[in-house]
Amino acid sequence: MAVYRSIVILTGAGISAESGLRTFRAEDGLWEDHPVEQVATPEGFARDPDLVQRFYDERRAQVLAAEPNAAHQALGRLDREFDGDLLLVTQNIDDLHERGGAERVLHMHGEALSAWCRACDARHPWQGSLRDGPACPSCGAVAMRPDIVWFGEMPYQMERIFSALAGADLFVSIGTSGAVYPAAGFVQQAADHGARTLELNLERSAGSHWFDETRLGAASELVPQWVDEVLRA
Ligand code: BJW
Repeated sequence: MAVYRSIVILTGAGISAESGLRTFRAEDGLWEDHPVEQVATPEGFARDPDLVQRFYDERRAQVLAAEPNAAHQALGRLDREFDGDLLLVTQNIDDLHERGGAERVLHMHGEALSAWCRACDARHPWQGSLRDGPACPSCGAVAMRPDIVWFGEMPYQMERIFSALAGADLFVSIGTSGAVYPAAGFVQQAADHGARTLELNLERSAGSHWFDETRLGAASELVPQWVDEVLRA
């Protein structure tokens, strides 16, 4: 087992599936009940804000009720015990990585437990409903939306992510379908800079052919095994 100095991890909905949070593109996934263009685009929000606020109010409540699983906890352990550079980039809007003990976490698609005021640009921790039009605690305007990156919007902290990918010697993708850019392109960017690339997923993804190695199985089994390997090396 090689010794790594700089690891970038990308996680997707699959890592939270065993915590009871639905993925997007499975047959019983979120997009089955809620067409993506209705609930995950700025145009959908402009057309029917009540529908979108209700969708994210429900998601927020589900996040609060969920618990981190063995995969989140293993990554928390890695964050504590790995003394090289580490960046855990998640596409997930839940806070299960943080509750699993990880600190070096970047939420590139936003956070369910945060609200964003479109009037003054302030962001606020948020656990309740946004559907009834609460006033912004900073400016008082009634202009709060979920702090979520929808299709057509720029994901958060891309410069920091690209810089970490350029310096990584290992890139690991966990539980993501590789269907959404720019995250789907990270494997190629990391490989172009010389990183080894590893995918951990329940089944092969759209991007599996880009990885040096793919391991198939449930995140709650594969992730703790892989973390043991890294920390033993
Ligand atoms: C398990 C498991 C278990 C299950 N264990 N595994 C044409 C070409 C290229 C790009 C584009 C294009 N046309 C448009 C675009 C851009 C667009 C895009 O990618 N569209 C595609 C549909 C083609 N992207 C954007 O608009 C993004 N912005 C952008 O590109 O800005 C411009 C830019 C330019 C230059 C640089 C940077 C940016 C924004 C994307 C925003 C995505 N937002 C969403 C919703 C908001 C968050 C939320 O509500 O939660 O984010 S969409 C949705 O998909 C969500 C997810 O984060 C994201 C990825 O899904 P994920 O996590 O992969 O879930 P699934 O369900 O797809 O897969 C689950 C996986 O888990 C599966 O593989 C299972 O096998 C696995 N699994 N159980 C292990 N137990």
